[in-house]
Amino acid sequence: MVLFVLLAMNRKSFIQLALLSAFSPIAHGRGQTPVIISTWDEGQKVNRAAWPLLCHGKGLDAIEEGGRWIENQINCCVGLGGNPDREGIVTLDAAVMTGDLQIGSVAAVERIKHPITLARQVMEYTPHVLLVGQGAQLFAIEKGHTLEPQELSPDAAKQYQAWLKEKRYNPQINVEKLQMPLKTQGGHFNHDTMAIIAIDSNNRMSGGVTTSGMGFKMRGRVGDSPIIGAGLYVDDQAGAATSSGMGEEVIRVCGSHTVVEFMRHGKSPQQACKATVERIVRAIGSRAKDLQVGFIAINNKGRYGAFAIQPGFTYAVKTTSSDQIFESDSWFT
Ligand code: SD4
Repeated sequence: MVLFVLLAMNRKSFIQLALLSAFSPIAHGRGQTPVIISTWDEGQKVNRAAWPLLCHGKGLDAIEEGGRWIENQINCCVGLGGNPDREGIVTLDAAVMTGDLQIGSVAAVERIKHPITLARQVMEYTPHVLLVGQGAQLFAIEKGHTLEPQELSPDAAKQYQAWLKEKRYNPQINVEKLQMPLKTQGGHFNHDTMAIIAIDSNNRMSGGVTTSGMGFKMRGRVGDSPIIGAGLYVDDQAGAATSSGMGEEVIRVCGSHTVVEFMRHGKSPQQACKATVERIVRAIGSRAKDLQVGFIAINNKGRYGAFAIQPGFTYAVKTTSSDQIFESDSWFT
């Protein structure tokens, strides 16, 4: 049958098909392992930090390593260097999940440098799956984390002062903020979340998210990132997905779980991300034009894809043969 189709194609259309599969975003996820995919331009450095462990079949260690790398960047908006809530306090959320449905997460944690490690410790050392606020901080201290000083990074302090001046005591992620250029300019990348999914060299999937959440949020607000099924979902039987953007809208449709279920029922990662974005857009109507949500996904064959509401959502992919940043397709153009 394949031979018949090939014979029926003329030479020109065969070359066109070959070029298309080499360069189209869907063909990027051609199904090799290991593969790691992370949100935003900075995801490329995260992928590189995670890569050696991924190649040694240590998927969860690799995810944690990538998360810790970005949490260590004090001038970055993920981790303690991120934007504070509207009271001026940085609160962090993180989650991890493995393809055999092991889960752990923390939310609204203060003064802890590596929430991704703490999320893993919730998974491995407690009978629970989510610890929040002061309880999460107490558990962190019990596990040997240091209580960091409660101070804003120079960049976050500047942004907070500017926000206070505007006196918009109104937490919002606006499109402008999340419409990132394809390439980082001047070393700045002003998103709040690093979301990572991978398949290791043993073909096992895992994922992690670490974030300071929406900047200038209400005190106590928690977004999608630490909510398993919303900001992260991983199942070896189907695939893995994670998100960045307006967490409230991701939670509304159990976003990452929805992406994984679409893959389980036959959609490609790209189609699954798009169908989930469509579900959000249909639910919130005209509000969609003012906000950003982006999903990335990998299926258990190693194919990957992404889709966002607005243009400008970038993601980084590393495989044995490539190490690249892509801009995802989007609902609005
Ligand atoms: C949140 N999803 O807290 C996060 C924010 C984010 O890039 O992804 N910003 O809602």
